[in-house]
Amino acid sequence: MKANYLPAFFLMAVLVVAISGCTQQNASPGPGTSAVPATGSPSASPSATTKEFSITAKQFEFLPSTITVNKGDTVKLNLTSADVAHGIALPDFGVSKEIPAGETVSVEFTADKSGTFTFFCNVPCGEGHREMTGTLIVK
Ligand SMILES: [Cu+2]
Repeated sequence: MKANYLPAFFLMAVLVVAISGCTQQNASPGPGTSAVPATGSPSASPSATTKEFSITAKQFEFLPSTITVNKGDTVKLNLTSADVAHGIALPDFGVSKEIPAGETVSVEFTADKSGTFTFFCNVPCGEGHREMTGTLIVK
């Protein structure tokens, strides 16, 4: 009798530990719902996207010469020189980059203010250099 009693008690003790262990495991993922953080991110920047433009720089114009984006957009410009070395300067957004002859360079900035801004070639490229400008419209 005594020999059977002890193992039975031990078995019950093991069962209780196992059951309470399971209960704890099931209880902890319950309160920590993963649905709450997901709703937070979209409201931060509702319409902000990356707008990418391919622009050809040649004597003495940018094509296209007018680009339109929305305020808050990340703007990426891929500029290709079709002839000699040019440049792109957009002082209002801290952009200044040389475009070597025949090459493509990229500049990226955030359109964090609305208005109409002028960008221009900042590498002397010939007689019409000063007229080589373009317009950025941020709505
Ligand atoms: Cu120029």
